[in-house]
Amino acid sequence: MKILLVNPEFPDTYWSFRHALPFEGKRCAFPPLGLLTVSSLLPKSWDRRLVDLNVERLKTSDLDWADMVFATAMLVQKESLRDVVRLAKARGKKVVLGGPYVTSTVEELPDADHIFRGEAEQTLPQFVDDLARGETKHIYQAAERPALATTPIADFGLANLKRYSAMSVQYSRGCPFSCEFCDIIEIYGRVPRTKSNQQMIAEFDALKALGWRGTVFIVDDNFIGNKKNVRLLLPELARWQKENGYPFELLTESSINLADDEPLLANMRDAGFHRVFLGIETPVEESLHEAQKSQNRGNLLEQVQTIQRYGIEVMAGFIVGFDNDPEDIFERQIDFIRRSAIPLAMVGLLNALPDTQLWKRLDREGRLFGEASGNNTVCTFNFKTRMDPALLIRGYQTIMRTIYGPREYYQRVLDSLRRTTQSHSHTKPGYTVVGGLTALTKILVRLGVIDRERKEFWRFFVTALIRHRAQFADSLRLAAVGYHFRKLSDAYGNSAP
Ligand code: B12
Ligand code: SF4
Repeated sequence: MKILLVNPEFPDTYWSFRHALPFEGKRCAFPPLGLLTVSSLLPKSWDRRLVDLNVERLKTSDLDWADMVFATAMLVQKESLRDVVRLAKARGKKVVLGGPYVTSTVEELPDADHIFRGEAEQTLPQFVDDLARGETKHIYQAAERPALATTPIADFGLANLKRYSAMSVQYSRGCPFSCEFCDIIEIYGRVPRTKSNQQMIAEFDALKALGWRGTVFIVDDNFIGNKKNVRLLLPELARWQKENGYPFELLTESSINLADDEPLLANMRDAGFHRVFLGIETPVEESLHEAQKSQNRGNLLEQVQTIQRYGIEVMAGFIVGFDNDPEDIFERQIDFIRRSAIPLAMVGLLNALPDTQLWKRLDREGRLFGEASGNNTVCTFNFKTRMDPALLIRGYQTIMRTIYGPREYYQRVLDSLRRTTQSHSHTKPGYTVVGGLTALTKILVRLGVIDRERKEFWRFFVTALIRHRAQFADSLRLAAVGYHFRKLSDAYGNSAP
């Protein structure tokens, strides 16, 4: 059996990092871990190829080679997914779909032969058996959420690692909290399931054996969802990193109550965590209450600072469009982002994802328009907002233009570098003199010569060089990412509501 695994294309969103990737000679930020895991769940004797449309084209020869086409998708990839299904069907191929979009959408799905809803650890082996008996079903619905002990090591070798700027591994699925807008808890559950320490070490070994050096994203919904297990894992990861010369810089997602556990933060620093993405959402108490985000009720600014003190850069998600947002929400978000020194602030407009508590409430209230695009940074809503939508969109655009204005952004980066000076005890993994010099030259040419904001860049460059020499590589990374955000803010931030 020949299986073609296809990851549809992402639109040009903040998360795509598309305008920053060329500086480091990469095509895409992360590989499609879901498909790499699916590949590992298939019989060893089957042939497989991966085509990630974010790094390469889908060739007719690939489709002709395959017996079946397996595709995944998030909501935001649905248009590209439809194209993939159409092309595969036109070549007479059987199409199998799975992933979060397929699992949670309320829209009609593309015309596929087999649909996998939920996690595939149990349903995929069942499908393989059914296929052998000639008795396959159209829909495979996971009866329960599988223990992650059954998740094999992802087939990392299937991806062309050189094309990606980071690798992904997963430690846990699910989150114990109950945020109203969140679909994680609907798709992956409220009881976080974790892998064993041995599984994690084996995945790290596998990536290292493939030659990977650099950033590894632990793609958990909430890395500290199961704190008891995380406390046991971290010393093992720290030991592995030390024994292997710190080949990986770790990045993950967490709830902000991470700041309440300083021993855990110290363990994360020792294990090589350099960045963490937090769901801060809003500094407005009433909106947090509405979103059922009880874990965010402490002093958010102090909590961010606590995490930064451990040498961990804080990235965070922010949302505008809650029913309780006051009129000055936009200034308050800007002020918070400025004072928290969070360079990468992902600000989005509230949208209701299918099956969430928010979706159900808005439906009850008769305010729902239909399924969202999945890209919360384009200026659309899928429900009737309390605030005038034109006002909301204008305010949102003001936030984006302000926080990614070069002076404001570079200042946040410098503030963040100052707060995260506690050094990690190793040099940057994956760094080569040639790679470093090439990236530096591209950045200097693009941001220091061609870009109209070059004066601000040089001011930043010189300050970073003088005051933050030890973190100079990070300064350049952040300058490149800031350019990506500014490009998108220019595009979205000026489009008409
Ligand atoms: C890592 C991650 C990212 C990464 C990279 C994603 C990538 N390259 O694949 C980045 C940071 C780029 C990202 C971005 C976004 N993401 Co994201 N992301 C995740 C995260 C945290 C982990 C994904 C992952 O690797 N999981 C591990 C694998 C093993 O799990 P899995 O994909 O579910 O696969 C299993 C099953 O679903 C199934 N399966 C999957 N595919 C297939 C295919 C077939 C054929 C079969 C049979 C089975 C199958 O088998 C697997 C094993 O059980 C998930 C949350 C989550 N827990 O999954 C959110 C998640 C997928 N992201 C989400 C969203 C909304 C986004 C953004 C739109 C956010 C934004 N507002 O901008 C952007 C859009 C992307 C873009 N570039 O523009 C949503 C999707 C919601 C939806 N219903 O579609 C999720 C669920 C989280 C959330 N609620 O916010 N994301
Ligand atoms: S903390 Fe994050 S993952 Fe957990 S329920 Fe809230 S939004 Fe979802």
